[in-house]
Amino acid sequence: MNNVPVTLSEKIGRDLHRNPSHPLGIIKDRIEGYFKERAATTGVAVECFDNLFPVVPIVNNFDDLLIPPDHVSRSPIDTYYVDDKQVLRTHTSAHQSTMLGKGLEAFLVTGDVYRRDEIDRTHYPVFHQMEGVRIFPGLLESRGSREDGVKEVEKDLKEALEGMVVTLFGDVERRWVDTYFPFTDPSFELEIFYNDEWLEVLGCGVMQQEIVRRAGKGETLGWAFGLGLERLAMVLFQIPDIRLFWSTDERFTKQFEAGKITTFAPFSKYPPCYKDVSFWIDKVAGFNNNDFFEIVRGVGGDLVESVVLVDEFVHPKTGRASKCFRVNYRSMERSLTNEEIDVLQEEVRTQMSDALKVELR
Ligand code: FA5
Ligand code: MG
Repeated sequence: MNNVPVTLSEKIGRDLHRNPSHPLGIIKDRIEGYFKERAATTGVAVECFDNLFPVVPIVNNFDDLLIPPDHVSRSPIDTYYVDDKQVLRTHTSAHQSTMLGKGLEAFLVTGDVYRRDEIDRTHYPVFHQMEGVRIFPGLLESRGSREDGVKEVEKDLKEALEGMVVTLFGDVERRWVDTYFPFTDPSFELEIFYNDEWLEVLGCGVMQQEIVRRAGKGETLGWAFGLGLERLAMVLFQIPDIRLFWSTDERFTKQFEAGKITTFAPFSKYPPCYKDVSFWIDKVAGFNNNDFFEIVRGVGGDLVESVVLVDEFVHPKTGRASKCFRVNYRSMERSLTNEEIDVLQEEVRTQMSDALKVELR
């Protein structure tokens, strides 16, 4: 049971976030710097990790975080399974319990995370998160009631994260949105108003006591957050397409310098080339979009800019469903020829009819 395509396993070890002059590394360094400075005022040192292996036990990614056995996020439609015991982590929260268990009280974990997902300029099957956790030994005792302790933890969490946002973006407009995570209560998302829209930058909350207890820390209160580095970087550096982070083209890599947030100057945009594929869905086998997206990624790699559903209907007599997807190909580095894309699209069609039980039209 392994659903990790080769194109993805090749990404393991690229460690973009560990390169100090890559946009993701630059932002990671800024945030670590911010939390280290803040730690100097709170007196609790924060330990930073950016080298934890992305293949983790299923238990760490889900069970330790109280994610129920039947939760959708566990499905192989959404998650990459390495074998029957391990997954490619779907979030850096996978490390919360083990790090707490090691006795750490405040830490940051940055790493690559993996999710099967749609294809467009803000979604890529591997992206980067930074996790932050802090526990407060003795706080509960000094406050007397859990309710008061939780309020205090929530306040510290929000102060810490708003301070981080101000460090990165300046004094932007921001708002807290109530949300739900199985592993925190209460839970929040932080959004910032940037370029005329509200952008979700992170999820966070007060840690579920059961998680802390199982990690051997009893009734100690704590907070946790997880943020997406690409999302912050796309805004801060004005990088228009998430695929660019993986580019080895010097016109990309040479634009960035350790410690500096600069505006990305796009190099010329090459023309797109699109191909439509229409097919009938097998009534018994059904059809899952993510399986199709993965075939397209597997064949076209980073030449695929987006995949869009352009038509969908059910035949009135036979009751069969049909879908039509448009695959947009565009290189960020050169012009594509129609002939080379025809070869790729033919391969997509072959793999689809072999693997997805569809009838191509
Ligand atoms: C989580 O992954 C939680 N583990 C976060 C968390 C940690 C909550 C600790 C509470 C305590 P979510 O799936 O919403 O939550 O992702 C967190 C952040 O990652 C998002 O706010 C967003 O910035 C980023 N993110 C999520 N999905 C994508 C994606 N497909 N592409 C780019 N960034 C993404
Ligand atoms: Mg979210």
